[in-house]
Amino acid sequence: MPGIVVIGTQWGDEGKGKAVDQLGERVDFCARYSGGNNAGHTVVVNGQKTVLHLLPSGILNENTTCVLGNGVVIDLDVLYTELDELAERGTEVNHPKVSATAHVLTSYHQTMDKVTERFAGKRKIGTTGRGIGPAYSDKINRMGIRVQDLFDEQTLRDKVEAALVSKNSQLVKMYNRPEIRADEVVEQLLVHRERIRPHVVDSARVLNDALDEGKVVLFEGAQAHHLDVDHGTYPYVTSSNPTAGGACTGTGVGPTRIDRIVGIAKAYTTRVGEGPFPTELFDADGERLRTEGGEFGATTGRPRRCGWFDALVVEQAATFNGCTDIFLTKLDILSGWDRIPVCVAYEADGERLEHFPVDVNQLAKATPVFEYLDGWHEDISGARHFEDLPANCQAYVKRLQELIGCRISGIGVGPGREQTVTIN
Ligand code: 2SA
Ligand code: GDP
Ligand code: MG
Repeated sequence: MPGIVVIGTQWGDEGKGKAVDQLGERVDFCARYSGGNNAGHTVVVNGQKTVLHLLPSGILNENTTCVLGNGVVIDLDVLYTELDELAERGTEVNHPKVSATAHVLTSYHQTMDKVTERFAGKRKIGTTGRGIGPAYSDKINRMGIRVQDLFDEQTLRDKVEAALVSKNSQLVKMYNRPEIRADEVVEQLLVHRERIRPHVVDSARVLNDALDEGKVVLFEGAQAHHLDVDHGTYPYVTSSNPTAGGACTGTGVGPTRIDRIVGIAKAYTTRVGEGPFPTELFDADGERLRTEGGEFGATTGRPRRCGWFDALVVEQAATFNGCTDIFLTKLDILSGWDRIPVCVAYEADGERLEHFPVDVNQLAKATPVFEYLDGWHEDISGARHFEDLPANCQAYVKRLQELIGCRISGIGVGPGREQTVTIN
């Protein structure tokens, strides 16, 4: 199984970090392919919690070489803060290999993200404020700064100046903000130039060579299918392709080299930021899921919106990404309910919808049709085999598998690396 992609099947925070770390023991390379430090991937090893924003979650496995692929937008300050913080607490990790063609996220991207959100009123997206959208806009507009530009100071200066023309005009005229000075931005970027230099590579070549040698390469998705700029609940999405196809464009590895696509699905649903969410709970049940599940943003600390498992959400993700299997997470959080609702269809305008709708207006009107499954009260955090789970819990997993239409190959029963039920 040399090429494995891990993606989120809902709206993020399904537990991708844990799944990647757990698979990581058998992984030679771990590559991020989309997004930037908007991600918050949590890994818990021997009770010690690490939240990774930019570094791939394989970083804590000493035998895994990590890569930041061309599809990632890199905030250099964050990269070095993360690396230095790990070193300070005594966790020795290797510097990841960095794609020469990855884009660099600058302070002006953060500024633009924050001001546009502030002035957007009710049209705001609820971004993480990390500058992700503006960095990808510059990339698509062909005015982005790439990692390799750090080593050609004149080109870097020219590009920063060009990128600032329209931004400064907007900042001053529309947002009543001071101009950003190009020389300050260049100075900030050059701080890290010598440190990153030995790690900058043609990462597409590195990963293809690794696959040729039979190495196992894991492509770590950030965010999720329903936050994808093409397939997600647009415009309430992130500005990249976290879907499985993004693993190819975001690293330069062809689709024929991918053998397995693991969709991570939480046993209930959460979302952070604005946008539609049909099974969202606004009552004490939602509050209970948030409290018991610790549902707060791993990057921003924002409370996550919580709701019941929505089979239409995960079925679409499993189908559109060609998932080979599903890893179901946080099942332990559902212990203690007498009955658990699961959304099996929507109703909109008197019509029953069997699939997640493509029409945003229909989605906005959709109300969930629930099926009620019997709950369980036992603590399942010690389970390691499917047979260890209570009968109602097994039935919940089997029903979800049927509704998703994809095999569930593993179950998370706690945040720790070892708190996993593997199903053969
Ligand atoms: P952005 O910042 O431009 O990518 O925001 C656009 C939308 O994408 C959502 N988004 C996320 N959703 C869930 N988790 C994310 N990572 C953090 C976490 C989020 C946090 O692990 O908890 O800490 O708040 C993430 N990153 C982006 C975002 O909420 C917008 O809806
Ligand atoms: P990611 O963005 O998909 O990596 O997910 P986050 O790290 O943002 O959020 C998932 C949270 O759930 C983290 O705090 C994890 O430590 C935790 N977690 C992951 N899997 C499980 C699980 O199976 N059970 C429990 N209780 N917690 C889990
Ligand atoms: Mg997260």
